[in-house]
Amino acid sequence: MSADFFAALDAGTRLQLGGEAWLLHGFALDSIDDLLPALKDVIRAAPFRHMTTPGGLAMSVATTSCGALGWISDRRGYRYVRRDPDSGHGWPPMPQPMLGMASKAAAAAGFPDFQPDACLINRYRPGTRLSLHQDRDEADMAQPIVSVSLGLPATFLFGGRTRSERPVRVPLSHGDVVVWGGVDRLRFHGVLPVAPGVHPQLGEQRINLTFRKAGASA
Ligand code: MD3
Ligand code: FE
Repeated sequence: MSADFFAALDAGTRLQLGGEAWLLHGFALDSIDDLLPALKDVIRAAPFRHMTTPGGLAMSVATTSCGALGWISDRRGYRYVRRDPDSGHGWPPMPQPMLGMASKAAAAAGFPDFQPDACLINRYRPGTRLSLHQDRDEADMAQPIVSVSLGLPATFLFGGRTRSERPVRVPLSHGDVVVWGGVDRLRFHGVLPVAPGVHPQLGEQRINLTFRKAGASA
């Protein structure tokens, strides 16, 4: 599957990546004029930072969060917490345009009851990559994860249930939404180094939002 093939897709195209994984091409574009200002407010309240891995290295991806829970990493490990360690306060609440768009995307992919309590926000400058990993720190594995790509394009690596399976490369562009759950929830995945470029709205960066149900159900 080439980038040209994807570029030829219309906004609204739904591509099935796995048994319960969908790429909703351009799904976030309908609400982009509400999403971007809301995101900007979140980032002002909780600025991006380069978390430290348990091994003591600064991550090249910069992160922040909104919602009841936020994702952090330090020398003790990574986990979801209620308080932003930088501000000492709770994370900014999840803005309604972000929550509404994520819920609609989940429903469109067959998950009508998605109730995210965390949105992890990743910033990639050109050259930044994310190595293959699984997302398994969330309490409720029955809930999907919804991912929204903004700004510069990237190549997403959609792997298997073991690290050794060769990943499929999926080009993701501004406004694309990926929903994965069920049988695909624990697939290995990553992002190739982001190519240099300038996005008309977001400049020299790719921002990825991942909406998660991180805490146990009430
Ligand atoms: C489809 N973020 O924060 S999100 C992460 O683009 C993370 O920032 C990446 O992985 C990013 O943990 C990727 C899109 C995604 C992630 C995992 C998947 C799509 C997936 C797993 C299986 C299928
Ligand atoms: Fe991940």
